[in-house]
Amino acid sequence: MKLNKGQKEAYKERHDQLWPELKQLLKENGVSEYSIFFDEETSTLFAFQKVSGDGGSQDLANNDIVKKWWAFMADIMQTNPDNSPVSVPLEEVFYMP
Ligand code: RM4
Repeated sequence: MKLNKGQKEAYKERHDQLWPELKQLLKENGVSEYSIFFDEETSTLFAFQKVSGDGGSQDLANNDIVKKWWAFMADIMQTNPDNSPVSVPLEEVFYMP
């Protein structure tokens, strides 16, 4: 994902106060160990999460809580017309259990 320039602190603050209902929804949908890292130089956000179900956090676009959260975050990050974050799924090329 991509953050707008100068918005790291705002992004961090909002996530430090992640809505309990969103946290519950993510966990109910099998998402855990969810981390998001930030690359200052490119303003890129790299998200990692474990998923036990069919999909992850970005597959919950039809949920009202997610739609509300994405609209809430849209002012500080690059988004698609539906407010979903512009994101690129990455291929795992190495894993050591
Ligand atoms: C991110 C993005 C993701 C969401 C997390 C909690 O900024 O909105 O879609 O799962 O926050």
